[in-house]
Amino acid sequence: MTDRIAQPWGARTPYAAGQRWPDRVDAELTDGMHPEEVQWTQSAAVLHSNGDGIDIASHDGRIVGVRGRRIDRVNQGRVDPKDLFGWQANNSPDRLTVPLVRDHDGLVESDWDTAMNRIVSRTQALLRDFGPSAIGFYTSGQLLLEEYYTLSVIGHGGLGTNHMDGNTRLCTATAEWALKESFGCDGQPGSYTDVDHADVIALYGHNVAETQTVLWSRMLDRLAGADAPQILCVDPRETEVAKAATVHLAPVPGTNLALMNGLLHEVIANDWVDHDYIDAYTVGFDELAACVADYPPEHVAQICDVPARDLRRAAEILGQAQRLLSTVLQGFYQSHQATAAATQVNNLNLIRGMLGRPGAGVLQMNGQPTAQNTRECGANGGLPAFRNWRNDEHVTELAQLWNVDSARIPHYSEPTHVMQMLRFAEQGSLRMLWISATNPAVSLPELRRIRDILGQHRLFVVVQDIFATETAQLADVVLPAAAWGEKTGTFTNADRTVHLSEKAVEPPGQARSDLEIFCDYAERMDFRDRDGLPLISWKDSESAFAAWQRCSAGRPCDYTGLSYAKLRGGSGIQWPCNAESPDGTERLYGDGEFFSAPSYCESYGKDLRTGAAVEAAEYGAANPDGKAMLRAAGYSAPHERPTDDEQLWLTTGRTVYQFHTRTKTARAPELNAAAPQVWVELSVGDAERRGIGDGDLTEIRSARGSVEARARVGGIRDGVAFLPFHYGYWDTDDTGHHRAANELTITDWDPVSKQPMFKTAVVRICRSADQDRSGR
Ligand SMILES: Nc1nc2c(c(=O)[nH]1)N[C@H]1C(S)=C(S)[C@@H](COP(=O)(O)OP(=O)(O)OC[C@H]3O[C@@H](n4cnc5c(=O)[nH]c(N)nc54)[C@H](O)[C@@H]3O)O[C@H]1N2
Ligand SMILES: Nc1nc2c(c(=O)[nH]1)N[C@H]1C(S)=C(S)[C@@H](COP(=O)(O)OP(=O)(O)OC[C@H]3O[C@@H](n4cnc5c(=O)[nH]c(N)nc54)[C@H](O)[C@@H]3O)O[C@H]1N2
Ligand SMILES: [Mo]
Repeated sequence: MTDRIAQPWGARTPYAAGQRWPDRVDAELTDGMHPEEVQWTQSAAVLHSNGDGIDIASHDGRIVGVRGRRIDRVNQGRVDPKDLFGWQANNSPDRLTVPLVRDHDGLVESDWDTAMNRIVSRTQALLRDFGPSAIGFYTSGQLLLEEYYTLSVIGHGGLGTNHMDGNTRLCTATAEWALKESFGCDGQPGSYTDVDHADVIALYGHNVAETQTVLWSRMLDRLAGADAPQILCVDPRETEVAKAATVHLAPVPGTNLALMNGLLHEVIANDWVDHDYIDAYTVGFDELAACVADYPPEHVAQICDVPARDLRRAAEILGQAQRLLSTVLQGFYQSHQATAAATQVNNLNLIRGMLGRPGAGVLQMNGQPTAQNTRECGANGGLPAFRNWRNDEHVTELAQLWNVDSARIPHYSEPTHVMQMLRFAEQGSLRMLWISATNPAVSLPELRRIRDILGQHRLFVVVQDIFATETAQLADVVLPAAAWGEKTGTFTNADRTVHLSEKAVEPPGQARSDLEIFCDYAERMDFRDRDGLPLISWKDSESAFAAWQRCSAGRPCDYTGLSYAKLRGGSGIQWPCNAESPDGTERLYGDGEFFSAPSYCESYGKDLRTGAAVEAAEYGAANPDGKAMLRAAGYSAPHERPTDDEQLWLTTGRTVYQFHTRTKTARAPELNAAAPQVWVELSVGDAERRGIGDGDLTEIRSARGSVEARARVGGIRDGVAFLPFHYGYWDTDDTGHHRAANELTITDWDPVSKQPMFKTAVVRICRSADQDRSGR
């Protein structure tokens, strides 16, 4: 058996262009267990967005392992190392098992009635004294579709608060917005099977090797087979992707838009464009061409600090591709001018006519396993089923579906993004924040500020989690949730594949599924429709799914052709799935039909530079026939940038062995041991100039705070330092030194998607005086 910590991608199974990716079934079982003596339950992976089909092994009411599903369209049996070992967290003895409430002595054990009644009486008091805008919800990209939809109906249709967002704001808000800008609607155009056909794969700010290991295995297997594709990598670090690339561009952080404009400039200047496609299916080409005309390679080379000849070479590869697959992730989404840069990737595929056929596609990636569902259900920044909050007919549809007055559904502005909610909490207009399945005390920028806001006496904080996280410590009520494997529901990955994940074991103690918790709240609040019937008419996941299907009918994310029965046994079906496409839809837009007609689109878009909303009339005039839109924007420099030689760009991100704030992976011994402590990556030159050797303890300071981390020298371009953001302040040592990357990051966000900027900040780094600190 392969050691999957040493070899995260496992053994190669090469294949050639157009062939089927060979199967390989990975599995992990507790020592001494045999596959025949355990029970297997169908599920899918929850430690990334890839949507790998997995079966859960259980024995005596405990999870004892996992194995890949050979028949799954996404992974064909492969399992990511985090999924191989991460399930052990479910069995951890320190799971939350009873509700906690705050009294004079801090958080104390309680019971469900006490905890829920506290939440309900606070809600009612706030509604009476301030109205619904005193209440906000901050949810996740890791719950189930049924749970988000229930929460969304409670927020939009029950309470009538517009303050509803998810940690998807930190994750894929830019993916969503780049899709809305280009196609008028969320929804991934491409499919993972595009990897099987592409002759060029371009990865923009996407370290797929560490963050979607199964997808990278697919790419590695293409690279090991006949007709291997060329790879373009855009990343300031020398990642595994960069090492495998034909061309690696390592721009200075925050300059992605200039780089993209430079690539578009070359593609257009060399006339590597598909004029027929542009004429038939797009609007805006002349504006795009005019904008990028200002970005010749020499100019861009200066802004991004990459060689002009590499830019030309990259543009040639993109320009001559026959089947171009582009993927985008956090190096763009969390960086400066995020939506503007990500949208240019769509533009590149569009002007080359590379969309909707095998190998020609765009993957504006997701990160979290169920981020797509947060977006679909209207639990972050939108209305359910990609309805346009500015289109009164869409609001009326929802009001009819829920049988409520349309005035009850807030649509006076875009739903509030989390950074704005925090500001409202800071200013005092938001008085209750219900946080589910996210750990903002580690994952939001500028943690000192976050702690101050969440720790305020006047803010009532509810935390619904499976562990007593850093955030839970700041809560007034903590609700113990059931985890993956302990509840049933569906979720959708980055390429629109819907999976069913079934309950394998009971949750520990009194823990309840998030669905049960939300339904319980709705019942205690007694939310009713116009006829006096309960607003939430469902009690279990399958009836919640049926309610969602009705909501999705006729919309782009149409689930009406799906059912638990259809998902059971098989493995993964891509939406839209309805009477016309009963087996699902592999690629969107192959027929040149977009979801962008003015009456149907999810959004009229925003100005890419300022975020100013495009008016309905303006949108209708520019795109009356519902085509794809080529939207352009000029580069401007990030406002915080190094001003002297001592300062460095700080960028942050992930390692293959850890997931986010490590509530799960730190509790899996193999994963924890593989990356137990924070580190900082520095270039050889930057380390030498500071007298820092490999393994030295360093202090990293920004205007917001400081962190201590051991140096890893090499593997990154000059002028840039990289910190993984996984390590919370739990085991901040007794010297009081922090280690969470977000102590350093900046309170700033993209004007269009409102996604926080985790990838650009300025720091100073020096060798720590005391090198012998324990644990570091
Ligand atoms: N192992 C593991 N896998 C995961 C996760 C995890 O925590 N651990 N999380 C999941 C989630 S929720 C997400 S969102 C995804 C994220 O997946 P990725 O986006 O692939 O991961 P990151 O490490 O955040 O960032 C990717 C790369 O962006 C580069 N980068 C930084 N700044 C810039 C810039 O300005 N320009 C460019 N071009 N590149 C830049 C970084 O060097 C980094 O290699 O991973 C998912 N998969
Ligand atoms: N500096 C920096 N910061 C970043 C990023 C970065 O690249 N750099 N990336 C950002 C991105 S892309 C993301 S996605 C966020 C992630 O940030 P978070 O969402 O804060 O990270 P997690 O640790 O995944 O938190 C999920 C929480 O949900 C709990 N949980 C798991 N399953 C369940 C369940 O079924 N029910 C309930 N109720 N709880 C559950 C877990 O125990 C955990 O506490 O971080 C963001 N922050
Ligand atoms: Mo994410």
